[in-house]
Amino acid sequence: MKREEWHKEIIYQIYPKSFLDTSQNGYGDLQGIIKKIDYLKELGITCIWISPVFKSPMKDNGYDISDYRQIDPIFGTNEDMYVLIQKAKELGIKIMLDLVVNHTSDQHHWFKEALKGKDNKYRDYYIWRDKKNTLKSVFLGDAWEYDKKSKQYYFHLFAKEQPDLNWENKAVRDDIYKMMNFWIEKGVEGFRMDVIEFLGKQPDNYIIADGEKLHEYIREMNLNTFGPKNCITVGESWSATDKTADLYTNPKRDELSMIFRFDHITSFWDNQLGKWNSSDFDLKKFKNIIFERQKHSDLHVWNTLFWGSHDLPRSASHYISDKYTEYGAKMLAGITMFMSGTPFIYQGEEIGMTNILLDEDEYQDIEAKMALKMLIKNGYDKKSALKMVNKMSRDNARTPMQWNNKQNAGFSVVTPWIKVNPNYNKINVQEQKLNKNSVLNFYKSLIELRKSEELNELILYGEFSSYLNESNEIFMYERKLNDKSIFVIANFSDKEVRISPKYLSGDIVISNYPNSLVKEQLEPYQIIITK
Ligand code: TEU
Repeated sequence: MKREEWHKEIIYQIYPKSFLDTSQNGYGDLQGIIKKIDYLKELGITCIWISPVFKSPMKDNGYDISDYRQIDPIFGTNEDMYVLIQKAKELGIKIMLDLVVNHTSDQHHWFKEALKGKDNKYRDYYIWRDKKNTLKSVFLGDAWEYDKKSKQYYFHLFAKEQPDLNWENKAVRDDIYKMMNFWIEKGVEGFRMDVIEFLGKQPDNYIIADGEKLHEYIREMNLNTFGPKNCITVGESWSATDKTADLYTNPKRDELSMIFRFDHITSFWDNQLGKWNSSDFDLKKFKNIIFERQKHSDLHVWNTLFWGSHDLPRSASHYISDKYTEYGAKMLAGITMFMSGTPFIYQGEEIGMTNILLDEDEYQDIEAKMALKMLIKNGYDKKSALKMVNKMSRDNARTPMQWNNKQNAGFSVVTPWIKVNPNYNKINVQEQKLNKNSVLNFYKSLIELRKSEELNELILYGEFSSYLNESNEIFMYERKLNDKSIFVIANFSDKEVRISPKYLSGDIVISNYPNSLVKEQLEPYQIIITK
């Protein structure tokens, strides 16, 4: 693997609506990010991915954009964004924007024009057919919406208020590239690319992901926008495999820096009900996927390392038994921080924020609301349906950031747009800053170690070997480079587990338990790093 400066980045994802509200409207905003940038610097991250902050009717929390060049007033102004970019730059932090170009909002100027009729200049910016086929939307229901006026259907993979752009139209592509260059000129240094796998879709042939022209479009985008500017790019691809990961990221192809892969998550989903009916976690299966990716990273694929996002339940709840949230959150962090690839920390993960129990009328997410209806239609009673949604809903990750134990967790002085997790009295930044054994301070130490001169090269490029692959409790690997090596030994279970002392003979670098070495036994969720 050719060594690149950007391999050193550690990226923090902000979900701006829930980060910090300074304008007192109940939504987080850009000034809130500016206010907390020193906190992020102290944590040690080097780049911030900001979920969409552009003008939007917020049907899908900003993933439905009505103007790509304007900041939505709930988040502030364009000026605020320029200040944020500047402030971040002064601290050596890059800003990565969320690029949502598979679809726009139905309130985008292009779509409003397109609705005017078949000969409108923008009609062909979207996908229209006289007849619909049986393709379904990710948010349930048909992927086609009828337009009475023109007697045609338009295509939407997500909500009907998120019409899909027609990437086959060169004018669409050119307009998108102009918009990207607008932000690059403002100082943006990276893009996270929403559902990038869908750009080459051929709906008539039922091909959605990985369509024939996908990689041609990405390369064209690269050459016309971020490529010459050395931006960092990460595409979201739920369908990616080893083979397609290589297509996206092989440097010779001039496409993307890296992609998010999800097979370690989707392989637990049900064929029919998807994530709502996931099977029980199986560590062996999970390790196998993660370890394979690590072993292949010496080809061309630079990995992404993440536990959570705004689309996933909180990792400290999803993977960890409730009794051990804190130890578990630290273990999860420790597991990824010594792997090869780019770590992504989702806001609140660094303090071990957890899932929330919401009632039916407290859900905000369009996906959760639709899932509740769908599950009831599929024969589940309300209580069971709610339980399934509680476990997996995206709102779990979207509750306000817990800054302190004051009103609304210090997120806002007015009622927030979404319920605050009642556990903010216990789990919050202020408390964890003061407690040297907190999850937050553990994250800081891990990041310091990762960046240290002694370990950085070893962690980024060292050879990867896994151990005890058959164990359903132990997660263990080694990294080796020249004469240096490091061992990561974790008990990924809520039981004490016996382990041969031969694995614990090295010097301890860090551990999440005090007096960490009990020679032949690991405590629940104990992680020990030795060298
Ligand atoms: O997510 C893509 C996507 O397919 C998700 O809807 C995913 O299936 C689901 O969240 C699994 O839990 C991206 C964004 O990350 C998401 O927030 C948007 O809603 C979606 O695209 C549409 O833009």
